[in-house]
Parts: sequence; C-alpha cells; structure tokens
Amino acid sequence: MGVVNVTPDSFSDGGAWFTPEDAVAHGRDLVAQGADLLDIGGESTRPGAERPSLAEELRRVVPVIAALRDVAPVSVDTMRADVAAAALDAGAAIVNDVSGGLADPDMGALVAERGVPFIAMHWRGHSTVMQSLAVYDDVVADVSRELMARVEALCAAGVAPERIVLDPGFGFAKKAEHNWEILRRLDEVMALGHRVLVGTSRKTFLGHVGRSPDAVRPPLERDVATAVTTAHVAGLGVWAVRVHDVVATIDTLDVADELRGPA
Ligand code: PMM
Repeated sequence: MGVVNVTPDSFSDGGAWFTPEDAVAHGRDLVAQGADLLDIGGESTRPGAERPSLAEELRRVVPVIAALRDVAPVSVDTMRADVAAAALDAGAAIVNDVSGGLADPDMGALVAERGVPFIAMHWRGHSTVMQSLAVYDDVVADVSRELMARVEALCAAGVAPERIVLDPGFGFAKKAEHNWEILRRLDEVMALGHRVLVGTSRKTFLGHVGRSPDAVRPPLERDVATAVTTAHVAGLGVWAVRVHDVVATIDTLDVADELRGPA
C-alpha cells in the first residue's frame, strides 16, 4: 500500500504532494513502482496536529481519488464517515480509519451499508492528546483487547467480520518501546484471526535507532529501517504494509521471498 498524503503537514512527507496534480502524479508513480493499493488521506495524524475542517478534507481527497480510481484500488484514510462516503462515491474501494471507527459514531453503519473492507487501527485519541495516552500494562495484550472491542462494535453495527483488517497502530499512543514490543510479538496480533496491516513507514521510533536522543534521523532517512521492519512482518504473512518508499519495499519483499524459498 503506497501512501499519498494530500496534506500540508504530514510528518513524513508533509506538503510534497499537496496540490491535486502532484498527488495524482505521485499515486501514478507509486503504482508504476509496484504498489498494489493507494492510500489517500487528507488529514495529518502526526502528534499534535490540528484537524482540517470537513469541507477542507473533502476538497483534498475527493478529486485525487476520482483521478486514481482506475490506476489502482484506492483506500481512503479518514476518520470521518462523511468523507468515507464521498470517497466511496468517488471510487475508493476500502476505508482506512486510524481510529477504527471510534472517532465518528456513524462510521460502522456506513461501512456496513457499503459492504467494503475496513481497516481498523488501534487508536486511543486524537493527535493533540495521543502521546499522553501511551500507558499500557502489557502493550500487545492491551492493544489486542482494544482491537477486538472495535471488531465487536463494528460487527454490532452490521460490518461483516471478514471485511475487517486490523492494524496495531504504530506510533499512535505508543512510545518507542511499545512499537518494538508489538513488532516482536506481531504473531499475537495475527492470531486474532483477521488480516493485518502494518504501518511503520518512516515513523519516529525508527529515527531513534542507534542514535542519541538529540540526533534523530529525519523521516526521509528512515526507509532502510522501514525496509527491515517490512522484511520481518512479511515473513509473518501480514496482508499489507503501508509505506512511502515503494521501490525499497518491493526489493525487500522480493528478497524476503527468495530467502523463504519456493512455496
Ligand atoms: N499511519 C499514518 C496514517 N495513516 N493508517 C493506518 N492504517 N496505519 C498507520 O500506521 C497509519 C495510517 C501516519 O503516517 P503518515 O503521516 O506518514 O501517513
């Protein structure tokens, strides 16, 4: 899954693809590089980010989705049911909600009515407060329990369980040690019985590896570290990785395939 952030302020590539023309060209590039899916979002979720208005979010994503719908299957990265509805009308095939349906009480019913796959990420609160919510007893057990509570609520709203993809939410209400623990024990999340999506790409915890706290690698220098996490989770059989650097990811997956040998 290649990332197309139509935002001025995403932490990893903020502003790079903010005009519709640039975003569409970037989406086409990612597909040419080998992406199977495009994830198009209009709200930055970096820690501390303020939310765009509904009108602004719609203005950012709808034309880009309409232009890319025939290039590759598209997921819309949104926490708003109204944006998801407009995105599906414009040709999106999947809803990717970093709040797992928690941020908007209408999301579950919308996804149920449309019968589309839904990516439910582990989330505890909006970007302005999320890092204060990074408190766990056993992070893998706690995240798994909270994800399954979302599955229960979504199914109660009419979503078919097989349409729900789970994502542990790297970097969302998680400290570095939490992200690493989830990666080490991702098999426990996979054992919940749903397809799993992993989004580690360029996240802050990768910038700290091997560095002192005041010498963090900037986001654009985290693709090698991202690729190593991709090799790890691909070996476990995750459904998808959400990444910025598709070229490095395809290489990584090809090498991981060769190392596994013929099926
Ligand atoms: N991370 C970001 C945005 N959307 N969606 C899912 N399902 N999982 C993620 O980990 C995720 C996401 C934030 O990263 P970005 O600002 O680089 O897009």
